Amino acid sequence: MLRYFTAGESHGEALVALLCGLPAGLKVDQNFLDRELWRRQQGYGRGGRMKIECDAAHLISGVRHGITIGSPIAVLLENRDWKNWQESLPVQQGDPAKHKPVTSPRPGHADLAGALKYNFPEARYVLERASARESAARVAIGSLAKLFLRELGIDVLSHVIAVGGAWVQGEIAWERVAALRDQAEVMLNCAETESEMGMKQEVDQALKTGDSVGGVFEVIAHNVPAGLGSYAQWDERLDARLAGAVMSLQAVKAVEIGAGIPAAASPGSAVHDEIGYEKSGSHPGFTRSRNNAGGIEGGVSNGQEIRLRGYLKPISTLRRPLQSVDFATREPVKAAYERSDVCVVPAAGVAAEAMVALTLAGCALDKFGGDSMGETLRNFQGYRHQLETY
Ligand code: EPS
Repeated sequence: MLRYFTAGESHGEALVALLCGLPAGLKVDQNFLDRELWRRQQGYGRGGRMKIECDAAHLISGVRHGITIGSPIAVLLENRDWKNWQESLPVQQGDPAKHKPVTSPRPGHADLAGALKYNFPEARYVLERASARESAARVAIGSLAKLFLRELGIDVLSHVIAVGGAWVQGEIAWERVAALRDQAEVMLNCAETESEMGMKQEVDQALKTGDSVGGVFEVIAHNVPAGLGSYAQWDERLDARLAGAVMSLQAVKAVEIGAGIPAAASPGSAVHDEIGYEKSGSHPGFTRSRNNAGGIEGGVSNGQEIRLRGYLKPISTLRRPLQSVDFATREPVKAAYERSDVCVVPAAGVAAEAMVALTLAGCALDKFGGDSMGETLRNFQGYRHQLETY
């Protein structure tokens, strides 16, 4: 069973992630981990914080001589900004005059709900943990899940399909999304140049007006075999597990699988993906006319690409703040503002890749098991043979 946790405050000393259940013998490529962390930091519309941070995965345990050893993997990510916060957010009491209370809650952020829940008089502790900074820790362990999935031939990537009102039209093929992975500079991680320019304008408009802008990313899991997940029990359904994992990311307000949203308004004949069979050729087997199901039917992967979209609300910290209330006086004030991102859709896409990879790796380990990669791969190959000779 694959299990994981993260810890860390946005302006604390470090983020920590713990990943348990990866088989022994998986090669760990440090450069890959750090490149994934770099990808999450990119995107037009990121704020000043990303100029401070330079995320790198410091592996503390569970990896020796470049391979996993089957024991829990602990990863530490330094917060470079910590040096500016040691007096404001010390572990010990410190000097209360130097603490930085967040005196008015931001609409849309966890500030108010969190302060009410934990009985805090202001929102500093709430935003420290609710912050999307935490997603860096998920990307660190998600990249280990990706390395595991690669051994099974599975690849997971994302691209941006909307920022504000600027949308990509039609489906983008896997190859075009894969080409984005190696780009030296990331604008909005969109595969269509013209749409990306439209997206940039949306960000520019938000920058100009002191506003923020959301959007939609799509995660694609390529080459997933049929049979991950199950219809047998509600919490074994792959679509439910993926949707929950992606929805758990900061600012995601909706998750769509395949053509989920338009399907609700379409007749069944226009939605379901007709089944054929290729008797000869290089890839004999079942075929589909299209992929409106997004690669999942009945909570089980069906062998098609898994396509999932995350809908991101605009960042809730606004340079031109909305109306709020002072925690202490209950008088009307503008919501708190320190500094913030204006658009994080590409970064959220990378974090969602991590959540999809962790989920698929968990499902693959549920199905194939194995304490060593040799055992897992033997079981996986046996299953592949079963599919090929079905
Ligand atoms: C965030 C606020 C900003 C973002 C942060 C998420 O941080 P700060 O308050 O330090 O400027 O940059 O995201 C990250 C630090 C990150 O690594 O993605 C928030 O309030 O959610």
